[in-house]
Amino acid sequence: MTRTASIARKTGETDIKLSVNLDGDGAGTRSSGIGFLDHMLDLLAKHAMIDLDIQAVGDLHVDDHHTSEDIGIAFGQAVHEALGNRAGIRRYGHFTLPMDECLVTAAVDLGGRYAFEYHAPIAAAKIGTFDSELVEHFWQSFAANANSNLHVVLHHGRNAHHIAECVFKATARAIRMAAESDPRSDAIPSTKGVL
Ligand SMILES: [Mn+2]
Repeated sequence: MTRTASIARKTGETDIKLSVNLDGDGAGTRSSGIGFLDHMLDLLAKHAMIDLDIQAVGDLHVDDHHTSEDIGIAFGQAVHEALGNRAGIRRYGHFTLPMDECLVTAAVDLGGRYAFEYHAPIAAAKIGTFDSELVEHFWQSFAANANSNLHVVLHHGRNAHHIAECVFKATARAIRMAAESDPRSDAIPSTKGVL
């Protein structure tokens, strides 16, 4: 049984083709037109062990907002679809990840109910040409569209690039744990019997 999904999402602002394989190894190419975001998406694929292909064309003449948000939406939709009825997954995942001077904890529940708590402020408004606030916006868009509950906490850290990287890696590792199959159970991981 393969856990894959392909999303094609076209709006007046962006045109995105995205595919995932939850049981991959980080293969694929990420082409968003935004160098910094591609770097983050490469980390995401690698540390989540998700094959991830993204071809995005967006209104970058406006700014990076719509493209970043819509890739988050499409990635969330793809993960949601690839998880199917969510039987046999661990459901919960968490990771505390150090990255140089930064320490971030990410905790995720892929149980089908949306919540988002994000406490990882970046003091600098920009990371190169990338708006720092889009890191949070990407993950909120993911969480909402994956029907997941995601908490991200920055314990400490200063460098804006490091904080963003630490958030992406920690969240990727948490998603990996939550999406992986539980060797002890094929059941849907809820006392309700449905997710
Ligand atoms: Mn927005």
